[in-house]
Amino acid sequence: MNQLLERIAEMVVKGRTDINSPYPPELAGQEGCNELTREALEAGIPPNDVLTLGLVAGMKTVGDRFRDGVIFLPEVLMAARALNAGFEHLKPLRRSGAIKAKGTIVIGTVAGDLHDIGKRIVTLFFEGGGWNVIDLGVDVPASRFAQAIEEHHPMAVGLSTLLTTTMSSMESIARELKSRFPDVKLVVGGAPITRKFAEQIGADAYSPDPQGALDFLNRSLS
Ligand code: B1M
Repeated sequence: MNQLLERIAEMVVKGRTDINSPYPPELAGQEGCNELTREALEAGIPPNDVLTLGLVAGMKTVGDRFRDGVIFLPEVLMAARALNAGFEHLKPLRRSGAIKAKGTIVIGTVAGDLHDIGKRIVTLFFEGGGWNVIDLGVDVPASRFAQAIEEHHPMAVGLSTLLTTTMSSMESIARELKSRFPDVKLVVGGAPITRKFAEQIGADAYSPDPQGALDFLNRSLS
């Protein structure tokens, strides 16, 4: 693989945003995702390769390590910042159609629940994995998910909840969406959710972590 792309992936894993960043201290003064992504594009490397073999490959490693308990939330957040610094160079290309997203996913925290942090991390993983994400925010009722499905035609909808009291809300949203949009995949997660519960409410997939949810989306493509 191109050395520049390998370095981009490495800088995502290390959470290195740009040359002026103090993090991580051992790389002070070295280029980060910002400069390396720009250089890769200027060198004529196809934007899709920069995205998938550089930025996304790095975030995949981060996701696997997070899932396996090798790294923790602060490292994931630093990696996400680095990833975003690279993304900034790709956004105009995505808008112009030079980079194609794998597909669209709608995501939200279910009605009655205001917890946002975990869902935002899942969103970062999806975006980092090359998906176009419509994030509906928190306290989202079934009607709002349905409206977004009709508007954006996503391949999947992601539901998140952190409260045991809003598991029933997740259930009624899941049942309504599955009856109205049987072809749209439903992936659910959040601290109180279990695989058994996900099966009971008719979800297509459950993951306790963002990487598992992303893996499901990617598998669903093939
Ligand atoms: Co609240 N809260 N909270 N809270 N809060 C919890 C969840 C709680 C466990 C604390 C406790 O009692 N020990 C408890 C729930 C108990 C229960 O139901 N069993 C609780 C409670 C009770 C409440 C209130 C009811 C408190 C009150 O008002 N009496 C209230 C509810 C408000 C409401 O939602 N209607 C409330 C409010 C809040 C704050 C607003 C103050 C704040 C949220 C701020 C925000 O999100 N903007 C808050 C917080 C921060 C927490 C804790 C401390 C941290 C949650 C968090 O962000 N975790 C939490 C206790 C704890 O977890 N230690 C707690 C970090 C985050 C990265 O993890 O969200 O689990 P998590 O997401 C993970 C995975 O779950 C997974 O991936 C994420 C990344 O790894 N995941 C998915 C999540 N969604 C996924 C979707 C997927 C796949 C994976 O596919 C689609």
